[in-house]
Amino acid sequence: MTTAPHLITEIPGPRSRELHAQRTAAVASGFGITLPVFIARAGTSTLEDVDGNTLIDLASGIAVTSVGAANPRVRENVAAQLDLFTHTCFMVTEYEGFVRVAEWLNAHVPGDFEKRTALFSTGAEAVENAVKIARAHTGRPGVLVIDEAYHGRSLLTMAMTAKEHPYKTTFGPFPNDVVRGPNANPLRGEGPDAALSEIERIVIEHGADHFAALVVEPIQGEGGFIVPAEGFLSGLRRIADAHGIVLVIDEIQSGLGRTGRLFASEHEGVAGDITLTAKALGGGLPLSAVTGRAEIMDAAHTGGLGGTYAGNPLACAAALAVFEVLEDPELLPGVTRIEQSIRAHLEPLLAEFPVIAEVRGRGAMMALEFADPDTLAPRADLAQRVTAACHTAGVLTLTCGTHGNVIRLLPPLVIEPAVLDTGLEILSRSIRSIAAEEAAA
Ligand code: PLZ
Repeated sequence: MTTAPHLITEIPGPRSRELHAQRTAAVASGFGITLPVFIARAGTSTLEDVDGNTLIDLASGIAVTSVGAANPRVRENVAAQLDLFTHTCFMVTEYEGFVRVAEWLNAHVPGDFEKRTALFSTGAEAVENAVKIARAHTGRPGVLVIDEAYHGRSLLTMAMTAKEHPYKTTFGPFPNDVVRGPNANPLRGEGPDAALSEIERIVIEHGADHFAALVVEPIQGEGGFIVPAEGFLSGLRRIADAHGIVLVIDEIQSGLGRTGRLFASEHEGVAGDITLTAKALGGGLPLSAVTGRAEIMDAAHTGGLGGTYAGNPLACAAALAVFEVLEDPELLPGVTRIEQSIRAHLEPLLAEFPVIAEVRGRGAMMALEFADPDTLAPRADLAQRVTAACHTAGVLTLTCGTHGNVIRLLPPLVIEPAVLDTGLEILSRSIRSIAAEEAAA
């Protein structure tokens, strides 16, 4: 095996450029692109492109391929299922995989209470169904969400997502009864107390029986990998309890081992009434889940939930392989070592380059924010330049954040330590050269 990154052409290479031109002629231009490179095959933590270049994957297809994009256990389970049948529709005739996935989630999602699970295909669908279920349970309309939140691209979830561009521009009107409350972002000096009392005020202002659900990401994903100030999540739990609101924890990006615990909410000892998973759940196949208190989940009438592909058998077979990987006692300690390694590489840069405002995150969900040291004004230009330098050098990283000034790292949880080190060295080198250019300017 050649060591990654292994580049034999520039990035993107000639074949990728040719395919990209074909894509432009065939695919709706509404799809953006992070790196216009076409992938031919994947390794544990590498992506090989159609020009024969091997890239280091610090993105995992946006936190999806946590067990690797070519995991042999996933392949084995899916291939075995493929030999039997691909689809029945769980609402027409049943199959065991769906039940086993539901059982695993009921057993492992935080919350010491009886649970039920409903499976769907995408994250947005899980969010939408959580709102349907919370409304059925409470008989109330309102949905309370948080600043900088990301919950999806469907009409309701666009309304719940904070950022206007690119997610919402020209696509409204959106469903109403979605109200946004403040965040508790430590970098911006937002403690939990002010945010929580404002949220409490919003709840009271709308009337005690207005909100069905309060939906929150325990660490915000697209919004910038913001780890909320300690006490924020538990404060939201208290507000939800005090007002009979269903607390929905969106673990779609942060869940299933990503932060070094099975669920990010565990770091704060908080359990949602409903917890949402997707992304890593299907090991690359489309699968999402709504898991929650039995009495809440069962409030939706029979026939009220579903979807043609909900809990597809191939995706369920993949999930059962993902669970085996997550149950490996070595996995979560390995994720903590990923965090240590990322911090060891990146934290020393904080002292050298004041434009790096923060290195933050948990486990294999880590980020670096660029901002003016005096005003904290976002520096998206630096995040973009560093990202471009990483891409050119064969390391796939992503940006995020309302202002696009955050570089996020989402390596597969099974990344080999040597590959991670190489990727981080390239990232550090890119940061040094761009931050030094910036300091000289
Ligand atoms: N909730 C917390 O992170 C998806 C979006 C990529 P879907 N995040 C990646 C893009 O630009 O479309 C996400 C998330 C959280 C919900 C979702 C939505 O999940 O599977 O993309 O619908």
